[in-house]
Amino acid sequence: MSNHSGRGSVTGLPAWDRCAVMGVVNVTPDSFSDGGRWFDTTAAVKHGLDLVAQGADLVDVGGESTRPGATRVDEDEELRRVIPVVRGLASEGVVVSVDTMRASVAERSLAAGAVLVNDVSGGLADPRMIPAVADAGAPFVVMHWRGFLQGGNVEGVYEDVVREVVDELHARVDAVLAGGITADRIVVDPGLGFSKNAEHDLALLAHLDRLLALGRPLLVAASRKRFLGRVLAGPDGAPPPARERDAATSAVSALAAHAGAWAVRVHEVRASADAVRVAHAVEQARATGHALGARGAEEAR
Ligand code: PMM
Repeated sequence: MSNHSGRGSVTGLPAWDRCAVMGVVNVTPDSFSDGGRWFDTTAAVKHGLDLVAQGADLVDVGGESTRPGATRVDEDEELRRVIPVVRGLASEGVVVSVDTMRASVAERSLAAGAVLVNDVSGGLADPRMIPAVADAGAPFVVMHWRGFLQGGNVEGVYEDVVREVVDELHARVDAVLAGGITADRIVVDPGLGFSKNAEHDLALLAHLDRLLALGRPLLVAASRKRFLGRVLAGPDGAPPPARERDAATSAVSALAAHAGAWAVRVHEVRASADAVRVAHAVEQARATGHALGARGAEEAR
């Protein structure tokens, strides 16, 4: 039985009646799956608008790659990459999220029209992040990334990955609440692939219900990740390249939407936009079926 009660809505964002689709615009020369393609303001804004035309409900703009082995970009460079793209998209009416671990980038992005801060460190990277987001009254994505403080690329060792991720996200949410971000503005994300191997990622996807039991809107970001490469690998064990994982990504979008996720974060939007709409139609058919069933029972009496 899927649990739809956790989808919820997030204060400060539109209330979607189904799982939302967050399209990704990475303004980076080196992102893990689409690096370099949108590394120019005009191209990046155009790409964001294309994603909206393809069905994205919001667009996540990032200027720093988090792929394994990536070095941190300096602050000025991150601002230079991100702010004009945020401004360009927001001025076109796009709901913009900023993917950053820096308070300064979050603040300047919010001032430029972004409405959501997505921090893969869950507020750990920059001690000013949580107070800055709290002051701005903006919603905040708290992602799980255990290895962040040890340099990010450590391999996660878990006895029970689902329990540990749930417990650690719970603790991060408490810290975020203590820092002044209100409960109705917090989104949680298991951080697929972040110090997690394919088994870990699949176990988390198998138990989205337990992540939803945290009682927060849930963001699932599986797009093009390594675990999909592993699932799709041919007999020789070679994974397909990242850009050939979009159909698999949309399968995850359908599963996540069906489970009750608030949003999915994807690079290729069209197929996931379809997937979440199909999941929604099935949900509605189930609700109608229940109503019909109840009426049928009534009539039979
Ligand atoms: N993954 C990436 C970047 N940002 N944000 C959230 N909330 N969750 C994620 O899993 C996540 C993220 C890495 O993927 P990309 O650089 O290819 O977009």
